[in-house]
Amino acid sequence: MGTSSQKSMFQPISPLCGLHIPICAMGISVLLSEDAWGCSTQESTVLQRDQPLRSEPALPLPPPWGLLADSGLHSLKNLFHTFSPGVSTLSQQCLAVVPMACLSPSQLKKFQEDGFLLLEGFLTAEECVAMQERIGEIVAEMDVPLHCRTEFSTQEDEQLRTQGNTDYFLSSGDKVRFFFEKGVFDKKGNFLVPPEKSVNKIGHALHAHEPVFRSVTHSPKVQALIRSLGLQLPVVVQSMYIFKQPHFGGEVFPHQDATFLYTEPLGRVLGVWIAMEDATLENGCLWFIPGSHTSGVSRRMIRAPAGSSPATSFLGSEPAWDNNLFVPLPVRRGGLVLIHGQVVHKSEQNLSDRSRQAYTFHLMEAAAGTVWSPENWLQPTTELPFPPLYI
Ligand SMILES: O=C(O)CCC(=O)C(=O)O
Repeated sequence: MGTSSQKSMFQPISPLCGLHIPICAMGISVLLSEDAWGCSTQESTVLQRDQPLRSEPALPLPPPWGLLADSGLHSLKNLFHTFSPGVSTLSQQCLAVVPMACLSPSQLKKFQEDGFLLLEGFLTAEECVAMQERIGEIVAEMDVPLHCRTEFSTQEDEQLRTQGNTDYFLSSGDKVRFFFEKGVFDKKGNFLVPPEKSVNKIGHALHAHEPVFRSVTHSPKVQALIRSLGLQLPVVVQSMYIFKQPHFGGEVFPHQDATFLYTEPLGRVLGVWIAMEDATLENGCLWFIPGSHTSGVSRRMIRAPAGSSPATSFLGSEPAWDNNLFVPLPVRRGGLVLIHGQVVHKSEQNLSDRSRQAYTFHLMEAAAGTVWSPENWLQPTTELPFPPLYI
């Protein structure tokens, strides 16, 4: 990798991001680099069918070495001065206001090693209740046209048939839309269960359209947390409210988020997942393969040009992961989980009588020449460019 100019470090993200760049043939090399938060990452280029040929290759972001070599608040302040001088004053203010939101050196190390990290008690019960109440109102007002009653599944063929191919899903990136559990409609699209028990998730722009969700997403404590990971210019690419309904809340099959949210280079996507209710073994908590974020991406969901059929396809395939490699991560209400974009994770069906609601959003580190793949299903729009987190 070569050097990049200061200008290219802060490229604005636009719907055309990357499209002007010449395209070259499939890459075959494997590079070792460090991603936005200093995790060693094997950048497998096997899946990079249309790998952009950048005249100014991006440097990986500096890892937060200061944080590892030192400890406590002092090193966090140094980190901000070193890598984000323009925001250091604000960062210090955040530290003063929400010191518990910042990662300790041992937490950062654990995240770098495992590819995920649990922070218990990140939100208060009151904050969770406010979000749940607003979701209750949104669902009560839900009015989904018959032809848009899309059932949601993450199994590959189901995804392509029932989700990826529908305009309702593909154009949901800048909207608040509803996706449903399997088997909740009759053949005509009428609800077979109470509508409020039928929703699998709401996506993908609660962070933009709903004030309660916008203020949590951009809250000083979330900003301080993300700054303490060393991210310079994170933008919010999507958000979801996941219901995991009692008795039949669907399984989420093993996947890497970078399959759906692909960047060049890799290692620039971070999931933030917050438990609105206790997530347990019984009601379908998250499971992870620790350390699985260091081996590239197994498959990519590719969006076809407008008007093509099928509208999406997969490049590569998800390995048959050994179930014994997964470890469960029960989380109490208000707990926050950081999810590296390449760590393999899943959740099982909820057969219990308690729901397991969660709010999750994904960030991309847009600094240092990151390119959001123009082949991702999700694209920023004129109405909703990816908003910077630090506003
Ligand atoms: O909440 C869940 O059950 C799964 C969430 C997930 O895997 C994701 O958002 O990538």
